[in-house]
Amino acid sequence: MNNADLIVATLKAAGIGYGFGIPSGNVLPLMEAMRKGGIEFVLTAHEGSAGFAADVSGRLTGAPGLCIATLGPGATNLATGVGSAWLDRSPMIAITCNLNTDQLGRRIQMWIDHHALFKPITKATLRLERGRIAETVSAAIALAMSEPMGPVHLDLPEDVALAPATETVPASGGRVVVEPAPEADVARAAELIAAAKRPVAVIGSSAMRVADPSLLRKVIERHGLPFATTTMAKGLIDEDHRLSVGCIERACRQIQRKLLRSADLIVGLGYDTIEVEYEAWIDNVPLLQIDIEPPDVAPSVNLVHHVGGDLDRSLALLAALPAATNRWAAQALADHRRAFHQALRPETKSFSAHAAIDAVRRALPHDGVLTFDVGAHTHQIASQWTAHAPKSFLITNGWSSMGFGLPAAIAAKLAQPKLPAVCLIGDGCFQMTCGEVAVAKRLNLSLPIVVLDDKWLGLIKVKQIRRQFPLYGTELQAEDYRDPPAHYFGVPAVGVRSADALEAAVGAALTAKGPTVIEAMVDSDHYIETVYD
Ligand SMILES: Cc1ncc(C[n+]2csc(CCOP(=O)(O)OP(=O)(O)O)c2C)c(N)n1
Ligand SMILES: [Mg+2]
Repeated sequence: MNNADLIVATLKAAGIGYGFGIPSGNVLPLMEAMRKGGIEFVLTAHEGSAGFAADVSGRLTGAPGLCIATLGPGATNLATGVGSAWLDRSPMIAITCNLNTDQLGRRIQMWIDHHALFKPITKATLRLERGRIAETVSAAIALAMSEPMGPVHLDLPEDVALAPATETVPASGGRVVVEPAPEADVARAAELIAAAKRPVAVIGSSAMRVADPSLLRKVIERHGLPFATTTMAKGLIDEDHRLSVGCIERACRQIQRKLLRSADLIVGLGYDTIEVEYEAWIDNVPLLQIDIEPPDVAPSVNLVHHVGGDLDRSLALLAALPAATNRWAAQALADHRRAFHQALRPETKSFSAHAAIDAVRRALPHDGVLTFDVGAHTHQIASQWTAHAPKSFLITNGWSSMGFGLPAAIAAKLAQPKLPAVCLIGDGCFQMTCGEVAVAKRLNLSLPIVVLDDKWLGLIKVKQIRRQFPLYGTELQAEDYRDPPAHYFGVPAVGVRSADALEAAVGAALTAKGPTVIEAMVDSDHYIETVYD
């Protein structure tokens, strides 16, 4: 057994089943250890995608996601995906395979200081050294899996990988648990909820990592709390719930702000300000925050109380308290939902982006997984989509990087092969990551890849219009739309120009043997009305 074998055995013992990346000569010893040791190496088209796929694996599998790159440009490419796990708090192990130890720091092809590169976007960046492999890899796994979860970088010189192992495979475990919040703090929170006449809960992305998401619903139902969510937290409670008021700070956000500002208490449940800072929308409504750590708020925010500690435990205590009552009427909430959804779908003569999104929702089974990307479509999807289950709505909203959607879908299909999944992305995002289509084909994933082709970097176009800049540098395609070629990299491609055709194409693609690219030729002019209203 060499050190690469020891690393792989340690990662495998932690539950890691595959790793995403792109090799070079320096990576080969680790890849050979993966082949022998039973961790599948998944070749991606770009290391950034390897990072995004590992981020999503970390969210879905209960073990850290694994991504691998060579030195220098491999490492810098990988960094784009590692940053996602950093701001969005997904457990990840990112390994760079380096030159031999005696070459590090010299002026040699591709070499840069990986530790300086990864320091601002990881929980730790560690050297793998002879005789300290087991303890370093174990510490990295424990750190990645401890709250707040996140990425840990490991640098592996080639001579270290090939050297005989002098240690045994360590037992897994050792993660640091979050202490429960003081019971008096939870009791004070309960008093505030009981005293409020118009409380609204806002569930955020920390709540994605609770062990038992049903506790969120129990708290909401126990105290009759209307609830909104951030983009990433959608689906933690079925949005068909009578107390659901939808997503905040996305398309038609002014409608949501009006409701939130009519509250007399905002209850942040696992609300992480990385998605959107409180001061953007809360005005002077009192804030009660319940999370693993204190919120980062501007001085203007009226934070009346904060409960910091293990979130499952705080939620369990709140759910067991006597029921609170408030003055919200079921009809008012239903009316709000109806008005919000109506405003999101302005009438258009042509095939609109919102009609396309509804068509995909109709085609995807209730429990299906949606992965999407970053653009105006993100705003529209976040407000418009109805998410029914935890971890069924996958996006980056802390890092907010284009290029997330397609690798996220690949990771979701690998983690949960039986669950239907759709990837729904903008044309700009598709152009950034279309090589991953070939990866989905190699893995034989039944995956509809729906491209919302509006010929623009739509979000930036909307911002140019709003800020009265001329439209410049944001048009992706000036020519009239032409149907796609028969295939990209051997993956069938179809063009659709209506909601019905899109729904049918997604339905067929969900049962196809491999991926299908579906280009939906949409008119996104309504974004100027719905996005950034
Ligand atoms: C890596 C990266 N580069 C740039 C941006 C800024 N940005 C956000 S959305 C967007 C346009 C996305 O275009 P498209 O995929 O066509 O989606 P649309 O806005 O048209 O829905 C850009 C350039 C970003 N978020 N991430
Ligand atoms: Mg676009």
